[in-house]
Amino acid sequence: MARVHTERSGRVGRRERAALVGLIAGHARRLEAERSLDELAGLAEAAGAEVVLRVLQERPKPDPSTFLGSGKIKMLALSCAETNVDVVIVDSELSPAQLRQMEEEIGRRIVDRTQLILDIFARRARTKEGKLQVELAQLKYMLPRLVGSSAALSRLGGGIGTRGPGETKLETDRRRIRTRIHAISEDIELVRQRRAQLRERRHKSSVPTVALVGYTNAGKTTLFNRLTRAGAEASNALFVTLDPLVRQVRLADSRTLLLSDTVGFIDRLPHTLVAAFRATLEEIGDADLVLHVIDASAADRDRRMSAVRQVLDEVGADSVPLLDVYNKCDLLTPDERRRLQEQEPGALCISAVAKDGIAELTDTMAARVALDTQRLTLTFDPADAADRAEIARLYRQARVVQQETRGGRVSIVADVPRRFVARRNGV
Ligand SMILES: Nc1nc2c(ncn2[C@@H]2O[C@H](COP(=O)(O)OP(=O)(O)OP(=O)(O)O)[C@@H](O)[C@H]2O)c(=O)[nH]1
Ligand SMILES: [Mg+2]
Repeated sequence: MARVHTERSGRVGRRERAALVGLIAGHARRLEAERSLDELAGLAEAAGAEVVLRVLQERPKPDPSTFLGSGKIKMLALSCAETNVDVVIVDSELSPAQLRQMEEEIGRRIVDRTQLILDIFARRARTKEGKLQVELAQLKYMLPRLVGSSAALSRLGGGIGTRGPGETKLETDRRRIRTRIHAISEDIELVRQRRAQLRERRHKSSVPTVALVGYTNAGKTTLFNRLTRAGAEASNALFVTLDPLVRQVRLADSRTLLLSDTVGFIDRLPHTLVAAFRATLEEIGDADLVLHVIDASAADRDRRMSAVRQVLDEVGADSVPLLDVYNKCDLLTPDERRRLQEQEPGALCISAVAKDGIAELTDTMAARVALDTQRLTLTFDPADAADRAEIARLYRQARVVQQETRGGRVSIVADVPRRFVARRNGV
């Protein structure tokens, strides 16, 4: 148990040896189960483990007490002993009873999919906000699993203390966790309000915002860096980005928009995480346009796309206009590229790494956020500083069609975003 904590702080060099366990629900589903286990392997690696064993069992439903069937679980226990496995990672969320029973039968630490994802988030969180959100998710996951388990708490970091069995102790633990959950929720609420104020201010300045979303590892941060010339961390690992970033993008006609990069999604993203990351994810629902970054080269592209759409629904961002962007097109064969374009005639095929299709993407974004415009003729007094500032803003945020100076006044015809108009009218 202690190893998890020391590893997290980097004191132990050896990587944990992990066995992955999943179910195949019917023959036709074998490929699906294999892919799901591949993804689990990526997650395990992101959590610092080395995968040494993979076990899939064909079963319509998990066993209510041991997840795998009794024969299979005995075999697994043997293989774990043979291959020196430290931790068994199960590709589902386990019930408290399943967790305990499996631990007993196999004699190794058991971690389920949700816990694994929570662990990665805990490793990646850098900012205070990110850390609070992850801690909240972890505590909410732990609370119902405390029942009668003396070992449960020691799975969790965060200085909650050492364990001792017994109901009284358990009750104290529960109370302490509830108090902590309450305190964190209040802190997060403050963060949420601050974010909402910032968004409101951005709204008022009428700069359109575009949010990058997508499956983890789709290339969101790489694209974000490409479009904003920022230097955010991008890497071939899962859930590299947790904390949202917002930067300015300058369009070809010198207007600007704001682009945000945020946490990636995954199939069966734990609900506790979605709930805890609400403050972060609200940015998406408030955007003028959502760019759905898709790894075009992923074999299970469609499954990932629907997982993303599901999370978008869950965070209330389903009403924001969406633009599908197929990234990593450099990895497609000409045939695959043609097929994609036949399937999705309007699809944008880009490569953030090979800098392919970026100009077209920026034009499309510009056009999409500019759709909501109104043609206006505005006159200004160039001697007035406020008017001069307004002219500059118009050039940044609207598309100027014509400018004339007549009788000491400047008259400008421009396609102006509706938000800009609302602000001028003092709305
Ligand atoms: N071949 C190729 N690789 C790419 C492309 N875009 C990104 N990648 C690679 O994909 C990996 C993931 O990129 P990131 O930008 O970190 O992905 P992300 O979506 O931000 O991932 P998370 O923040 O972890 O959710 C990195 O190794 C990138 O170099 C691309 O257009 N082509
Ligand atoms: Mg990222």
